[in-house]
Amino acid sequence: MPEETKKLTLISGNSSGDLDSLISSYVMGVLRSLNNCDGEKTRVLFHFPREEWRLHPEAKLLFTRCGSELKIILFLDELTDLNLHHMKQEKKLNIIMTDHNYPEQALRELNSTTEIIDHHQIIIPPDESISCTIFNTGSCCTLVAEKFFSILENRSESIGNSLKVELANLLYFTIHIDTDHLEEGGQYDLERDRSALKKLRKLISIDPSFLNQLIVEKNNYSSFSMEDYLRKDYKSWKWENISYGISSVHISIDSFTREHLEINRINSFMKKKEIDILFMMHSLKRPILMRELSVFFSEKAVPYEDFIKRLKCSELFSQMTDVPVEGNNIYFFSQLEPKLSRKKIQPYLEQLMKSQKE
Ligand SMILES: [Mn+2]
Repeated sequence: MPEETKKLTLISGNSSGDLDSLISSYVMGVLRSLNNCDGEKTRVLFHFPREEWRLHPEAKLLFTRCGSELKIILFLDELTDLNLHHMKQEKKLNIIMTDHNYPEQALRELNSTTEIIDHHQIIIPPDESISCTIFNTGSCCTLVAEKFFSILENRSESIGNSLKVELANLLYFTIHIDTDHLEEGGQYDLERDRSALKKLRKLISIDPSFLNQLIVEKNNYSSFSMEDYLRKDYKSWKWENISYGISSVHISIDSFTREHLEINRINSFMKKKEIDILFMMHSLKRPILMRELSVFFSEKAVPYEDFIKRLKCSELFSQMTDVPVEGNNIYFFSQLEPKLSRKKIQPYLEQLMKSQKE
């Protein structure tokens, strides 16, 4: 079949590149390619340049251990190879989103989403023509696992045994990593995660104790530069004329400011990402879950004094005044409700920005 008649399905996780996004999009990609007819193509997009793959050691370890070949994966800097605009014009492009429900910047204007599998709150309701599987599970991989089970039940002949085991391994360990720290009765409905884990447990080939190795790798930042911390799990948003980004990091404000912080490099990172405000969400799981927030304003940012005032007297944050860092545009807070993750905090912060204009 000539090249130009091929259909393309592109699976995209969210741009933060956490394990849930990477694995949910990859497994959806593999499942999707099971029903490809001759000449159809399925690709999975990882939302960072190939050079940043080294910042995701736990994903690399999991893929390697599960024997995944990663042939269908491409990185953000390789996206142009797909000629997406042309494919869209020819009506040959489908985009499937996992772990988010509003298209990421790189794919937004293509307007080609046909399916969404997600566990985030809906901010902008998706078009009615899009097939949606959106539930409040702890892990998006749980929803992907349910699709996997349904294939195993209804057309098991389409999936070979080694592929079945590979996918079960990938999903099992990701759901564990994503949900083990969550509590019943909290912000997620964990029943479906637990039941998916039970079913997957019967299919996996890797010893469950591998989870410990994965967690060690996930927290192995020994070779990280300051910029690596900022880039590893970074997402950005735009609201009216304000662009802001949030980096999730697993290091306390205390260690970060003592060991890594260099203000001029924060500024150059913000310049590169073209943002006015950078938030760092610090979270640590030991000895108990705690979260903190650093806020940096760019040199040229309009002074957001009102916004900072609101943050200071908000019910979710309390300002830390004892951090020995010099600078006018830097603020540090501890988070009073540590259970709330970026998914919940980001809309809250944006609300605080909005109310300053009203
Ligand atoms: Mn997720």
